[in-house]
Amino acid sequence: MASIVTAPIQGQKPGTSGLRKKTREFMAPAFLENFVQSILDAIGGAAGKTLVLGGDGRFFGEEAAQVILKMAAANGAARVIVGQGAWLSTPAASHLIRTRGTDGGIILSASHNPGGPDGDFGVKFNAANGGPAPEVLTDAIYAKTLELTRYLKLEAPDVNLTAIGESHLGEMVVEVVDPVMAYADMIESLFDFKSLRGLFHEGFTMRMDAMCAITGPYAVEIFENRLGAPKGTVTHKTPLPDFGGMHPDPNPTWAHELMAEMIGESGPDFGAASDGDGDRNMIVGRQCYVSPSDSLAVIAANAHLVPGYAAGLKGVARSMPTSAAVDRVAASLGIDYYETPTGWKFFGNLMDAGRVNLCGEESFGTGSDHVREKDGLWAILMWLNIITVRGQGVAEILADHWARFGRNYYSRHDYEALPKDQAEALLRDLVDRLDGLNGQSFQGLTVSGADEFSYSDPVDGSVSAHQGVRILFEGGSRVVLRLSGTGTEGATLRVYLERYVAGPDGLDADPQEALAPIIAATEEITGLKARTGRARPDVIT
Ligand code: VG1
Ligand code: CO
Repeated sequence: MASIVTAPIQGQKPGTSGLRKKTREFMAPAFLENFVQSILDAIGGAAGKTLVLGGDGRFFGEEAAQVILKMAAANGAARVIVGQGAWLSTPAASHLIRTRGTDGGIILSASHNPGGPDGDFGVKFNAANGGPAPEVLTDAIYAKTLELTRYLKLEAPDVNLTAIGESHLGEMVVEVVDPVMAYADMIESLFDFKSLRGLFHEGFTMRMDAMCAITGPYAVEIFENRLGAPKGTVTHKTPLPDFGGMHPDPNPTWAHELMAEMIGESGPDFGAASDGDGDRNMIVGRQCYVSPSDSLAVIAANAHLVPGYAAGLKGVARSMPTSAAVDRVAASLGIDYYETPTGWKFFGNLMDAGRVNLCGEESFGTGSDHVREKDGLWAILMWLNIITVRGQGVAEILADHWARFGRNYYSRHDYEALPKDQAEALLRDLVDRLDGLNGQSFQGLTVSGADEFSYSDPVDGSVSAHQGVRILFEGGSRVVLRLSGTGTEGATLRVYLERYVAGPDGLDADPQEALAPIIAATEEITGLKARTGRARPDVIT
């Protein structure tokens, strides 16, 4: 029987990718319940609906899944398809939502944020297309959190989520599925697994760091079981509630164990890592780091070599702060390219409309229309398949790419846990001065344009304003500044730096050195270091 409980008003606003909070906030009485009820109300109720449920294995995930199952039952849902042990990677959840024709799904993850009782937790709703809720829906969820007066939850014992099969919770069917197999089968249909098996058979070596997060079981099944890579190719392969103390963010700073191995001359041929929920990827060759923006461009230029994309790409999209490297590839292929705000939800409409089938973000996110999320393992397999067909290593492929298209030097500098007021004031003051910057010179660089990015969705016409400040310099360099929408402590200021160099000279500089003039000009324009008292960024990627 459904119990009706009065709940305090919450007013929680989902950010770039769902609602993220400290785990303890989510564990506070009725907090999770209120947010989940707001989701269910915002989608027009759960009555008769089928939903997918799962998460990245982090602390509190299974308890949260039990709460959500009881709430779905009390709200009249017909069926919930849940990954065994409440596990589902984000791309696997997206795949299940689509292939099972469901009404959407709830993903329990704070992605790349650390987990555990003192870490972060998150709840994200994905719509029936398998993609993150669009802004109209996240706005509706927020509105519901403001007016909520009750939530519905069945009083029942916990469901057994360890055994695959169906059971009932009240009237609702709970279907526990293997979290890996359907996803692995779909992936196998896109790539040339026969040639990839040959690659590993010939002794190609790879290290895949799953960072004690959800990708482990998927990577073991795909690389070790199906492709015959030696046991041990996948490291940190068991998802742990606190990610073994790791920060499951696949970048050179946090995946430092992998970087240390790849730096040596006798390291593996290929290295990769993924994040907490399995949607991000980092690609590394031996002594060769691939920036995510370059990775997207290389994948675009070579996608036709992969069976699933043999017909060529329809179009590509990148988030605004991502480098323009992929634009150059799209222009040479004669296909459309789009620039969207940060966050995967903005790619959904373009993919659903068939305008693009490759998307990417500078934040280690790459994916295609095989699902409606970014997909870490997919990106890693794209690289492996391209390496197999071209018979070249990562470094050669990158060097070839730059020689052909020129190089977009790129780096992101993150200033974390700034006082919120300070960070907001800094950006506000900058926005007020944007008009006056045009034509002025800073450190020898002349500003050729400055604005706040506003996106008008070409499919549904919806407008998303205030999506970051862009300052363009003559010669094709630029800096972008925006505040993170996924942090849980104070404000995180992201500074995205880019400089284009045409070949063949000047293609092998260190990115921080190549970007030094833009870094200096940014400091002169914003007074960032002086205003925040920070001598250097917390994370450089
Ligand atoms: C960050 C990234 C953004 C990404 C988002 C979700 O957002 O910059 O590109 O889409 O995380 O990624 P923000 O607002 O903190 O910059 V994940 O792996 O949560 O799904
Ligand atoms: Co993620």
